[in-house]
Amino acid sequence: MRDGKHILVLNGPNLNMLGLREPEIYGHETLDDIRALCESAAARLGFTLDFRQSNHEGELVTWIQQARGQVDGLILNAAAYTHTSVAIHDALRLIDVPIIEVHLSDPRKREAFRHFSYVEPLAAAVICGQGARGYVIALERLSGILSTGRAMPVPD
Ligand code: CA2
Repeated sequence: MRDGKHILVLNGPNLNMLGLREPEIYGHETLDDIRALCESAAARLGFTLDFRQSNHEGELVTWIQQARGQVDGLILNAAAYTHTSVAIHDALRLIDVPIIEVHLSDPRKREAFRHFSYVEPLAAAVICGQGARGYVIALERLSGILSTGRAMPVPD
């Protein structure tokens, strides 16, 4: 383990296309904009950051497995895999660091098939409907959890 806290931010399928379509749902920011927001928040909070995106379920599973013992916290927007992936759920069970689930939109206010999350039972907090700012809120939430050693209550 390195000095300071190291945070992994993982993004699932299609999030590499952010900014190109559906800004009314996901906002105008690109994934690179979100990466920049995260890097600046991480520097402010004293974290180092690894920010990644994949369209492949197995690659996300591998990255979660590789995070074992290497990171202090995980921020995960699993995108559509949130609602489908037992494989990601099982991989998340293997790591024992706080997990913050993030969504740009609020899936609970959208189609019924987005209402269930395989990530949520393993998450210390779920942040949705805040757009790109949700990632910064997630980093701040992790900072609180990692400094007090316990999860904070999550407002809706
Ligand atoms: O709101 C979120 O962050 C989601 O995780 C986004 C996923 C969706 O399947 C989840 O239910 C909620 C979809 C990401 C799709 O990204 C796009 C990017 C550009 C244009 C259209 C979609």
